[in-house]
Amino acid sequence: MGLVRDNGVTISGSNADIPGEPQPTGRTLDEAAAEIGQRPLLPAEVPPGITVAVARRSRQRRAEFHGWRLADTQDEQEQVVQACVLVVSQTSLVHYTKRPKPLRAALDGSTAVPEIEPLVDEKYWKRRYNYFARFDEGVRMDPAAWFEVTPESVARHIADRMKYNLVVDGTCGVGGNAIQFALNSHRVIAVDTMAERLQDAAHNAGIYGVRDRIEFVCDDFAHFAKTYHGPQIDAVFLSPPWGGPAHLDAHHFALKDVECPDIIQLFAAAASVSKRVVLYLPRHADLHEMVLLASAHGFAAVEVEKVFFEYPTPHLKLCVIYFWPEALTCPPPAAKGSKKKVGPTGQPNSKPNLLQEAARQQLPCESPCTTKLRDGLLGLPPLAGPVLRAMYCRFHYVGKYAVAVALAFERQQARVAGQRNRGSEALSPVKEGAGSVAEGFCHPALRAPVASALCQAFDDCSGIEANRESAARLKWLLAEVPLLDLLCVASDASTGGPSSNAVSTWGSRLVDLLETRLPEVYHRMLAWRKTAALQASATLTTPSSEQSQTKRISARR
Ligand code: MGP
Repeated sequence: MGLVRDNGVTISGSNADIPGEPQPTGRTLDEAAAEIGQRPLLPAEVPPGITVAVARRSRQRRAEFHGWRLADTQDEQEQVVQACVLVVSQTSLVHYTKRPKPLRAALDGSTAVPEIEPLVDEKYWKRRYNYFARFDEGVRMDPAAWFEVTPESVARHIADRMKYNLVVDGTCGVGGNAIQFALNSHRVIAVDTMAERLQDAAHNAGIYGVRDRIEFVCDDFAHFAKTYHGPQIDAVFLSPPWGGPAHLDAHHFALKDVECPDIIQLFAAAASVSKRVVLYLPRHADLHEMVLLASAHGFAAVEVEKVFFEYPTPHLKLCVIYFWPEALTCPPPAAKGSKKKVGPTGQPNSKPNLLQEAARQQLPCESPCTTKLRDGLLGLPPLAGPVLRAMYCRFHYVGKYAVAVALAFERQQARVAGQRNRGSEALSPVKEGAGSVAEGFCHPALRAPVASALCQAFDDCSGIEANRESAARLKWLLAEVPLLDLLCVASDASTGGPSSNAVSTWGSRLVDLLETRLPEVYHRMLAWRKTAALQASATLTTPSSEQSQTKRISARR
């Protein structure tokens, strides 16, 4: 048994080194990789670019990982090799959240600062504006949220990448991610097992002005997914518990370290309702486990985004793993990664203008349009501002008339824009590349790096020439065969194919497997090799015949 926290989260892992405690399942499973001599693959070890990660497990360990039941006839010790392309990207975030002044408190005399949890560590309290830039406006957090909530800059960055019609946040908590999704996407469903947390999330969403864009559902996400009968879900985001701050005590994080909820089951549920699943994980997550998840749910490639914080010193903070088709159909990310400045979201975090605020409270109706217009009127440059304000105050009906006319105009514009938008597809984060690449196939720009990464991961022959030939063959195959199929053949070839003997190489076993499994592709490959060889010999003979002709001419002279 693991430890049960106050918030109902059961954790195992490093915390379970308590004398007398039986070994928790998480750690036992975690040792599965070590059993066959494979070290966990940590994000810090993987540079930006393309890597093929290969997970090796015994059949039994893999079944335990996924919670599958093994057929009695299967050999439990037999090894399974699974591979996945990791598209590793790197983003450095720079917060520039300034402490907002308590606007409302200044106006109505109430204190907008929420009650401070006495048990909140100083470290977390100092970061409160990083968690929610508008913290002072009454953001509500529960004890677990202080260490679990996604910092606003990270949540905003993820939401920038996940602009869709419908996003489901399967582990809503106090709403850090759901709010940012709602600021970017059309609709959000936020699911959590704890009703109080959802109430806090709804309250916080109100502060950010997106309460009406989020549908809050109190349910276990796995159950929600099983019973869901709504419109198509474009993406599911999961930020499961990691086992509290102590998760960093262990050398690496295994998904089974958290016993409840079962992250692997949550993932399976998410993959059953959407073709995009995004996992928020610690910086020392074992990427081999991502390979197991990806292979079991039909993802040939996943994007591993390493998120760095620039301050106080640049350091890897966490990882976001995007299981989505775009990982395959987009060109590879820039090797150096990107640096992004992320400021506060919701309303601008500018200096409070008490006059604006006072006028805001006098206005009859609250709508984004009126707010915008009012701010426009009241925020005009020196001369125009006072004149308009005087008009508004003295001749109230003139102001009202101006507001009404402007509102009608804005509404008409919004209607036209809405009609224009409705015709378009779901908002997608992918602008280039996708669509032009057939489903399941590699983007042309990815083929060369994936081919060489496959060679690095599997090819056991040492000769540079053989390796080059192998890479060229794989590059051609990537244009002909869906990546997932090729990865299957490549993995099986690594455990031994039909011609498996002491001298056979991975490359030759791959070709043998192709012949039996994909004969059509195999014969096309032979034809391609023949043509390529003929072309090569033609280019070799052409210069020599030219040379002999020049020689003949010079001899005649
Ligand atoms: P952190 O606790 O701030 O790490 O976690 P640390 O060591 O304080 O970071 P450093 O910058 O001081 O080195 C980093 C982030 O991970 C937090 O802001 C949370 O968003 C997230 N996080 C941490 N924990 C313990 C959890 C968790 O249990 N579940 C989820 N979903 N996120 C967590």
